[in-house]
Amino acid sequence: VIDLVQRLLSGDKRAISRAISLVEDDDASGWEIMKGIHPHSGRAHIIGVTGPPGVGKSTLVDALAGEYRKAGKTVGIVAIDPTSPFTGGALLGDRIRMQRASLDPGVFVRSLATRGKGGGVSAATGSTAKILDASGKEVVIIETAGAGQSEVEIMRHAHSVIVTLAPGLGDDIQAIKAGILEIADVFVVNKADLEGAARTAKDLESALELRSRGPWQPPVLLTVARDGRGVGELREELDEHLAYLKSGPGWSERQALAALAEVQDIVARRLVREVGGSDSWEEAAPQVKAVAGREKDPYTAADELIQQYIRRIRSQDPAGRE
Ligand SMILES: Nc1nc2c(ncn2[C@@H]2O[C@H](COP(=O)(O)OP(=O)(O)OP(=O)(O)O)[C@@H](O)[C@H]2O)c(=O)[nH]1
Ligand SMILES: [Mg+2]
Repeated sequence: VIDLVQRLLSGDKRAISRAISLVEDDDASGWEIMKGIHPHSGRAHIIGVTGPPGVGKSTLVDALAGEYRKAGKTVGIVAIDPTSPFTGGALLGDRIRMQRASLDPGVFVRSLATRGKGGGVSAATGSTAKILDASGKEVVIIETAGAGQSEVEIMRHAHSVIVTLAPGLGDDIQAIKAGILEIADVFVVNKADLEGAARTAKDLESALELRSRGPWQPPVLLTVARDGRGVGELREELDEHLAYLKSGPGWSERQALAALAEVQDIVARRLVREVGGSDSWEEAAPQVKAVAGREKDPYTAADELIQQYIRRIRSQDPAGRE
């Protein structure tokens, strides 16, 4: 593992891939890797890209990576594949859409599966972004689709969040307003070659005017990701946002939030695993079975499992902690 960490830190692509897989498995060797890289992380500009399905996020990420490459920066990309059977084709699509990026040795692209991972997606994404950061990538871009709670959580790992929209979304704009407006640092209305893009941008701007003005006003940009129009300006805005964060308390605030998210994720995952036991019904604790049988309520069952866990820890640590 130490050797793997060394190779990863020097930017070795195979070591990076291997490390990400080990960390995705969420076991002891993955944890050792994360411990080893921590002191070397915290340097990259981490950018989150989110928005409704199909608005052109992957195409935009590819074009944006190209802009950073032009500026001489190395780039890491983390794309979260949707699990929905309806959008299952996106995986192959992303390979094609991010083709330019994935052929460039200065770019590392990794897709993460969301299937079956539940709350672990946010943690796995954060860890992958951190590995790319430690490997020396100067910019790390995270792409995720949707506007739900899990996207908001994933975006906690980013310094700058781009919310991407496209014309003709209809009611989706309302959902976006309700959910993800707060976390956007930059808005992009992509597919500006299609009718209605200016209208969408205007709607967005008037929605933004109703908000209290903070020191950073999220700009609304128009792009045509497919041919790269407006993407250079997007990169400039992102540089400006980074400069804004670094010139005030923003940067350390984001680092603090990231540390909180990271530690809370680890605590939650470990406790669920240690206290709640397995996800499989066959291996479930008797308390869990009693809940299903209506012999016990879930709060009492959870309390009992926590008590049991504490007793187990105490017996392993005879010196006691009090
Ligand atoms: N007209 C037009 N089409 C675009 C533009 N950018 C992307 N597209 C097309 O929109 C479709 C979806 O693009 P993606 O980049 O896969 O969109 P996405 O938001 O990543 O999609 P999901 O990851 O599935 O949510 C593709 O057919 C793209 O070619 C654009 O600027 N204009
Ligand atoms: Mg995509």
